Parts: sequence; structure tokens; C-alpha cells
Amino acid sequence: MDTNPSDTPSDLEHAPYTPLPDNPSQARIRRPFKVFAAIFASVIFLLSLVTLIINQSQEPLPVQNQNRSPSTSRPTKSFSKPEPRGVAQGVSPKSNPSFFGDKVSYNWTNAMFSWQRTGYHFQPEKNWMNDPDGPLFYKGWYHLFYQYNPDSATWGNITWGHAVSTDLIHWLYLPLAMVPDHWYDINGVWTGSATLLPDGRIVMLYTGSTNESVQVQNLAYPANLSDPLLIDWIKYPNNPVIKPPKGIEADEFRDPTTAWMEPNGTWRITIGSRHKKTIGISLVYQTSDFTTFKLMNGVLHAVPGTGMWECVDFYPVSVNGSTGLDTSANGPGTKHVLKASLDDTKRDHYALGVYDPVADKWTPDNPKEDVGIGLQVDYGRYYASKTFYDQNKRRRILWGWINETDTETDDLAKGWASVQTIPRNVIFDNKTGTNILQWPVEEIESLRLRSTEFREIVVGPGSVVPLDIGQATQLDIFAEFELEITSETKPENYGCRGGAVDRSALGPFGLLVIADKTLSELTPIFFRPVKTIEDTVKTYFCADETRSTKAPDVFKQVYGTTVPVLADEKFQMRVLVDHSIVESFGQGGRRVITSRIYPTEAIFGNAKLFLFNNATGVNVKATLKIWELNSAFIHPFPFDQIRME
Ligand code: DQQ
Repeated sequence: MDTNPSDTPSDLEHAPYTPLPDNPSQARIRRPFKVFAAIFASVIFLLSLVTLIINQSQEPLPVQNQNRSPSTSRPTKSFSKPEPRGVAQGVSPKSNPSFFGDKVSYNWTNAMFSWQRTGYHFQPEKNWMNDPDGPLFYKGWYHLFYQYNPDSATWGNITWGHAVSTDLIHWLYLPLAMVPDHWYDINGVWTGSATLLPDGRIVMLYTGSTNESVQVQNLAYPANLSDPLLIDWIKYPNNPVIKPPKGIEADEFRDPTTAWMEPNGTWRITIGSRHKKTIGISLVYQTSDFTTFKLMNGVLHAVPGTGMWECVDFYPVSVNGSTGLDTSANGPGTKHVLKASLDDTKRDHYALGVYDPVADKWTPDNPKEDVGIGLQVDYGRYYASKTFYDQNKRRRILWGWINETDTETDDLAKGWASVQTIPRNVIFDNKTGTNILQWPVEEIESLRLRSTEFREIVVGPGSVVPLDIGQATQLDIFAEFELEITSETKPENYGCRGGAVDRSALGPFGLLVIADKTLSELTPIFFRPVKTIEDTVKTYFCADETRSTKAPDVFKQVYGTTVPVLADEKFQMRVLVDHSIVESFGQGGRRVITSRIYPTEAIFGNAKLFLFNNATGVNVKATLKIWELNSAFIHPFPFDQIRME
């Protein structure tokens, strides 16, 4: 055994060390063939996506996990609409049609479905949710609005759901804030943002999809500013306040940002669009009263090849400080983050840069890492994110939509779809100077129950170590890893793509979350340092969903990217596990990966946590602190009790 007996907790002393199993079907395949197989699978997958998008009348190619077990498969209901929802209505795909058309679906049980519901992430009581909208803090309450279908677990009939919280963790559902009831939003009250005006008023700008499916921008405001719950909303009688300008397609003009004030006292907003089919752009409008808007010359920014920009977010970060900045802040010591949700790829990309308020232009610090071609906000299942400035705690909070990766058929069967991430605090990373840091809001610590610590557990090459922590379905895990190199390393060409079974000299190593004791289902969250030909080490931070479930009708992927690990730093990850959601923060939140997983065996008491090291040339020394997390209180607002008081 490779553990250090003096430091190892007693529950690990006699733990069996099992090599991390390879994917059974690929266990003895040699590398060149594996590489070829990976490329072939990727090509097939890309082709199937193209087929899905271009020719929606054709049945999509089955691309993954075709080894369906007769014992776990059953005929399913017919699936009449194989195209993803949203595309025909002029937005990105909103849910996954069945991979197998109307042939088979996994034989899910009610217990499996109910286990997938999260314990402390925000989700409605039932039905469909997508983008976060208009988050704000007002009179002691955090408000979250969200794209919501009150009638079904699929995208459609989009209204604004509404919930409030005093701590961003426990939530109370309120009545719907806005429903599609005017010609200018009858096809959907789509995404929008809030602006708090200095005189205390609140302005909500949102996209309406009109009776002719034209995307227009509308104004709404609270009916009663003395109501801290902001229950009633009035739509401005002269809506829409902005129509698509000349040269912009009627269905490529949406999702107004929070407004920021210029030094001359006028306000600006930006709205995402597309130019000449391929150039992602963000238009700038000026206003003084939020009822009349003037389109400014040029664009805030444009990036060729990135396609339609949805849900643009634009905000300042402080270069030296650890607090957040109001959206109108600018000047020395400030950088601006520009984020776009790419309609073509369903990924949220951002870049850091400098904003010139006179020219209404933003310029990236590094053109090679521009919006849409460089960093992602989150490298996993994540989209349509939005920040707001929390004046209560002087911080910038980021929300993001976690979509499902099962099928629409399964979403309908379980009665709900989608979750919001844990709100994340966003600051500039002044150690690297090249990225933001995202970190779960401190209030999540109020959910912490029992904690367990493990110190300097040595995990040898090809080993798996169980971590006996009791319940492993709601966790807040801090893990640090140090390496002891046991053999000479040469430059290698690896990344995340091969997943946790692809062994290289220095990695992969990390955690196996939501794994059953036989490791028949597991989700590795891992680092893979790789020696480069320049004799430096480049580190990848990855999440491998490919063996997270035996169900064949779930989309499973290996996510990840490189992460900066500075000379004086250990490898560090924080992982929030919440049933079917795993949010993983690498190196203090320099890179984040959100996973959706739908295990069939590793559920309830069978869900365990393990350490693993599948590197060939290192011993890994791991130190961990793990908290079990309580469930959050997320319920309808108790109006009846309040009236009784
Ligand atoms: N979701 C909204 C649109 C937005 C898209 C529609 C992004 O406003 O562009 O539900 O997911």
C-alpha cells in the first residue's frame, strides 16, 4: 500500500486499492488506435450535430453509449419532434431530443428521477427553467427572475418566474412576475436585466418576442417600490422601446444588459446580435429616460466567426481590489469583462479588456483570447449567465443556467428541467492578470454540517482510495494535491479529451464523485499536468462524465481546459456535489466546470467519494476537507402565515 500509515485516518487503513478500471470496451486498445477512435468518435459526433442542426427532419445519428442492456431498456413513448426546442423560434437549442428518436429510453425509476433533484441549488418546484433574469438586491431581499414555462418541463410559453432570498441560498417562490400578454411579448417574455437608478427606481429591460416573432426590447418597472418583494410589475404602455435597427435581422436582437452611467450622466446598454451571419456583435444604445433610446455609431465589440451573441454581460472588475464594482464604475484600476453566450455552440465566453466610454468601444487585453475564441465562463454544462452588483455586500454575483443533458422525454417524465448554479462571487485574478476568479458565495457555508479531514494521503500510480465520509450526495469538498515524481518524464501530448482512463506520466489524478462502490458509475474531476516540449508543465483541469451513468440516452462528455498553476501553488480544487449537479472550481476558481450526471446505481446511500491517481509516473499526496451540506429551504412564499400575523 502507498498510504502513509501515520497520517492516514483509520477508515482508510485497510481500504482496498484498486486500479481505476479502464472503459471495459477499450481496456486493451493501444494508444494509436485509441487516438484514432477518439478522433473518429469526435467526427461522428460533430457530423451528428451538424445533421441535427442542418437537416432537422432527419433522425440524428446515435453517437454514444450504444451498448444498451436489454435488462435496462424498454420501448419508450414516441418522440415526434426530434429537433431541439428553441431553434425554430430564433434562439439556441433549449433541450435535447432523444438520441435514439423514438426507439428506446432508459428504464428510469421514480427513485432515480427523484434523486436527481438537487438539495441546495435553486430550481422551481416543477416545469422548465432557463436563463437567470434581472437579478438585484432591494430592501433586504435578493431577487432572482428566470425564464420559466409554467405549463411544461420543456421550453415554451416563456414567462418570468420570480423568487426572493435574504442570503442567496434559501429561496421563496413568488407569483410569476411577467407573462406573455401583449403583442410585443406574446411569443415570450425573454431575457432581460435590471438597473437600479440613483433615485431608487428600478428599471427592467427585457426582450419580447412579438406576435410576428420579432425581437424587440421592452421596459417594465415595479408597481409599488415600497414593496420589498416587488411582486407586481407594470409593462410600459408604449412598449416596445427599441425595435431591431436597419441591417439587423428581426430574430437576432435580444437580451439587453444592465445599464451603466457615463460621466456625462447618460446611460448606455448593450444588446447582442450578429452581422453577416458569422460576426458576433454587441450594439450600444444611449438613453436618459429608458423610454427613448439612440443607437450609437459602431459596436461595443465584434468578433468574426463567433455567430449570434445572446445574453451579453458587460461589467467592470477592480484590478487590485477584492470587492465588486458597480456597473457604472470605470477609470484607473478597472478592467471590463465582456461576456457573450454563443448561440452556435451554447457556450459562455468572456474576455478581459478596457472600455472607452467616449468611443463606446471595448478592446480586449489579448486579441488572441477575444470573446468567443478564448476563455469560457464555465467549461461544462452552463449557459446564458448574468451578473449583478450586490450593493449590500459590495460584490459582483454571477448566476448561470445549468441545462439538462438527458432527453426531453425524460424531462417530461420527471416533470422538471434545469437548475441555476450556486451564485458565484466574481473578482479579477490579480495573480495571473489574465482571468476572473469565480467562487461560491460565502453564504453557502451556512449549509455545512459534519466535516471530515484527510491529511497527506499518498495515492500510488493506478490506485483508487475510498474516502469514508458517510452521505456523499451533498458535499463541499476542498482538495489539494502534491506530486512526487517517481520516473523520468518526457514531453507528452495529452489533454482532457481522453478522460480519466487515458494514462500519462503526471496525470490524471483527483476525485471520483457520485461513484458506487464497484465503480460501475463514477465521475472523475481531475488534474492532468503535462510536460511540454519547452520543458514546462501545462496543467489541464477536467471533468469526465463518460461513465457517470449506465443510461444510454444521456449525453456524456469530457469537459475541461488548461488552468494556470503558479510556481508556489499546489493543485487545488473545490467541488460542490449536489445530486445530479457537480460544480468544480480549479485553482481558486480560475477555471470552472459544471457537470450534469444521472447515475442509476450510485444514488442515495450508494453514492460514494474516492481519490484516484491514474498517472503512471507520480505518487499523489492528497489533503482534503469535506463538509456534508444541508439542503436549502426553497419553498413558496408563506403569504398565508404572514397575513395571519
Ligand atoms: N434564452 C431566452 C433568450 C436568450 C436565450 C429565451 C438564451 O432571450 O437569447 O428563453 O438561452
